[in-house]
Amino acid sequence: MKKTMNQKMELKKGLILAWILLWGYILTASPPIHQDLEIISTEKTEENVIKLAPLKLDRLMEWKNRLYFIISSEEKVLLQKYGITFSVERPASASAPENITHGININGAYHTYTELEQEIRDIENRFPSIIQVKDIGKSLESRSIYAVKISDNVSEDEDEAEVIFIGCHHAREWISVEVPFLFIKHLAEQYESNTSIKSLVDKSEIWIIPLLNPDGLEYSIYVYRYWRKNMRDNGDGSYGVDLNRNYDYMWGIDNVGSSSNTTSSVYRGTAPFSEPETQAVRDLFRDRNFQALVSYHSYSQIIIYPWGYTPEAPPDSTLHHQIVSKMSDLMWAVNGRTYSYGQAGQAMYLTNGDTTDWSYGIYGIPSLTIELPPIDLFHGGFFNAEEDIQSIFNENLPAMIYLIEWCISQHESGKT
Ligand code: 0X9
Ligand code: CA
Ligand code: CA
Ligand code: ZN
Repeated sequence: MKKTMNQKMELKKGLILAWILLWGYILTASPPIHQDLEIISTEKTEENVIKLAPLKLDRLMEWKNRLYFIISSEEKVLLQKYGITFSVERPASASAPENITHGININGAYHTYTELEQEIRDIENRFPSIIQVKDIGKSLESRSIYAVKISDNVSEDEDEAEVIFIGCHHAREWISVEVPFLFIKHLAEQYESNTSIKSLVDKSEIWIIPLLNPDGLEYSIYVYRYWRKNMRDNGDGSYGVDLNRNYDYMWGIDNVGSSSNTTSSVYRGTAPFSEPETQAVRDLFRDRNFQALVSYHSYSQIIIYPWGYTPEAPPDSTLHHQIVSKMSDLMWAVNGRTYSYGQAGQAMYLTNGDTTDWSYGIYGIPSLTIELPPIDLFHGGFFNAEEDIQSIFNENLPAMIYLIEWCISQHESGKT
C-alpha cells in the first residue's frame, strides 16, 4: 500500500526527532568533545613562570629553555591578556597521528580495557599456580581495577617480600599500561624455564596493577587522545580528577603542586582519596606489606623519587639515589637509552598528593616514578610507536627485577 504524503511527513519528523534526542543524549551523557586545542610554547623566563603559575595550563614538557602546554581558545585569550608571548607549535589533534598505530583496531598493539582484561584472565588460566587476578575496586564508570598477584602458592599469603608496580594513573600515557602488562606476561611465561625468574617469583609476592585509570584510558582511546584525568563529573560541567594529585600525603598543601580548579589538568579532587581508583591503592596497601613501589608514567625518560611536594631531600635520599642510579645503569645497558634520575621536586617540578610521596611518607618504602620514553615531545611525546613497546619493556625489565631482588634481600635480612 502506498503511504500518504502525511504519513511520510510524520515518519520524517519522527526520525528527525529521534536524531535530535540521540545527539542530545550523547552530548549531555559524555564530556564535551575537545576541539581547537593547540600545543604552544613560551620562553622559560622568571617573569613567564610567575605569570603562568596561576593559569595551571596542561603542561607537556620543558625543553631547551621553553615550556610547552596544551591550551584551549579561552586559555589563549588569557595568555594574551597577561602579555605572555608564545608560539603555536601545532594543533593538539583529538586522535593519534596515523603513523603511530596500524594494528587492526583503533589503538593498534596497545590494550583497551577489555583487551587487557581478556589477556590477564587468559594468563591466569594458563598459569593458575602462580597468577591470580584480583578485582580491587571499581572505577567511577564501574570498570574493574585489576591487581595481578604473582607468586608461588599464589592463593596463599606467605611470609615473602612484597612489591607493587602500578601503570596508567594518567589516561594518555598508554605505554605505562604495556610495560607492567608485559612484565606479568614475562614472569608467567618464563617461570618454568628460567631458573632466576623462578627463584624471584618463589621468594616474593609481586603485585601489578597495569591499569589504574580504565575510564580515562577508554576516553583517551575513543574520544580525546590527550585526556589525562579520571572521568569524575565535577558537577560544574567539567570532568576529571588528576589521580596523581589525590593521595593523602601533603594533599593540596599549595596551589603550585596541584590545583583546586576543577577544569585544571592537575585538579586534586574535593578531598584526599576522593576517587575510587586511588582508594583501591590505599586499601590494597592496608592489606599488604609492600617493601617498594613503582608507578609508571610517560614521558621524559627519567626515574624520580620523593619528595615531590618540596625541593627538600627526604630522610632516605641516599638509599633512593643508590637504587635509581643502579636501575638507570641496568636500563642503559639494554638499548643504550639513558634514563636520567633525581628527586622529583628538584629534577622535575613540584607536585602534591602524588602516589610516591604518599607511599614513602606513610609507609617509608622506596617509591619511584618512572617516566617512560620518549625523552620529549619531539620524539613523539605520549605517542610511542607500536614497534617500540617491546624494546621499552626490555630495557625496563632488569630494573624491575633488580628492585624485587632488593626487596627479597631486605626481607631475608629481617629488615621487613
Ligand atoms: O605530574 C605528574 O603527575 C608526573 N608526570 S606526568 O607527566 N606523567 O604527569 C610526575 C609525578 C612525579 N612527581 C614530581 N615530579 N614531583
Ligand atoms: Ca597480563
Ligand atoms: Ca608465595
Ligand atoms: Zn603521568
